[in-house]
Amino acid sequence: MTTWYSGRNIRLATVAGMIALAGASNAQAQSASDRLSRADANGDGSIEWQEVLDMRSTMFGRMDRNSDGVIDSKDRPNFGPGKSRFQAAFNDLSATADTNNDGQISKTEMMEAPAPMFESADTNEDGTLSPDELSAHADGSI
Ligand SMILES: [Ca+2]
Ligand SMILES: [Ca+2]
Ligand SMILES: [Ca+2]
Repeated sequence: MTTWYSGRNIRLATVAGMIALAGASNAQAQSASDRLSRADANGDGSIEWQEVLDMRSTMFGRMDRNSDGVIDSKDRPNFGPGKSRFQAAFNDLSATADTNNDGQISKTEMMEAPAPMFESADTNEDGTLSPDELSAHADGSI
């Protein structure tokens, strides 16, 4: 694998992360892109909608630390680096996914959260972000 190739992959993964979690800050988009690049299980460089849903499902399981079926402040670690990381992710999620504004994110709200950047990047509307569609985003043409 050449340096050029891996550099390009990192760039595409960053864009893909921003698409998955629109509204996230740069730091949070970076961790989202890490998750997304792992979600691209077959490594073909394209992101399918199902891969986004799988990522959300994994993320939900990780954030619902007390396994009561909702993500809320009770799942926040009391101390350590996980506390602020959880709060930042929870704030982002609340802004986009908490559609009934009850301060909790249910699994349904998580899975049905809007993904406007995914939709705008999927120019041929086939539910998959191809390498070309991701490149168009990475080049700032949208
Ligand atoms: Ca919980
Ligand atoms: Ca809610
Ligand atoms: Ca597409």
